[in-house]
Amino acid sequence: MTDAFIGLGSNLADPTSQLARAMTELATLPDTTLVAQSAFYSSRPVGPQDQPDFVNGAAWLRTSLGALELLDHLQTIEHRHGRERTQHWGPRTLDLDLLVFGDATIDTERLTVPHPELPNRDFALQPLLDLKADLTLPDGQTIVHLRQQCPDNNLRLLPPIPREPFPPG
Ligand code: A4P
Ligand code: MG
Repeated sequence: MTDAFIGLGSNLADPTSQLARAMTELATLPDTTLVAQSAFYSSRPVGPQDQPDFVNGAAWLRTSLGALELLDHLQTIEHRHGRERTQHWGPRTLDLDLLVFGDATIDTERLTVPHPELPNRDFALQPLLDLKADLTLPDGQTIVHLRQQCPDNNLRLLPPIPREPFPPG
């Protein structure tokens, strides 16, 4: 079994409920359990500034899926949320990034793990800290240290939201 950490982000079509639904969908992936979900945060967009603020969070999964199988599932969930790939770092209904996959270091065309932008993103690092304060990357860097070094994206904690039933509605 592998401990995998997923970053969730949305800035379109009711972002908070996009993330809440996605958490429920992650919890029902095959051969996978949702160990914990972080609080949600709002954050200023990284990349193009002419887009709404994001809502971000993270999920801790324990899975026997391989990294690419998990990525396939993440992309299926993104599609289900009406995700369209238009502008790089542009607005999106749901973005699911594989931030950390156990102690794996992966650098292929489809998948780079740990996520290369992680050290620059407080909206990914802070939810990881919420989930596992002693998390370290395969190269030995601690998430605590990365969070201290990270640029500020005006991260604001959002009020807790209840888990939604699955299927929604
Ligand atoms: N891919 C490679 N590695 C990974 C990984 N570790 N996890 C590939 C997920 N996907 C990975 O992703 C393009 C391709 O990356 C995928 O097909 C997959 O094979 P994408 O999400 O479709 O494309 P993108 O958004 O144009 O690029 P990218 O680099 O994935 O963007 P990010 O890093 O996802 O960033 N600002 C705030 N405040 N909050 C945010 O959540 N998110 C982004 C998007 C920009 N600004 C943001 C936020
Ligand atoms: Mg992405």
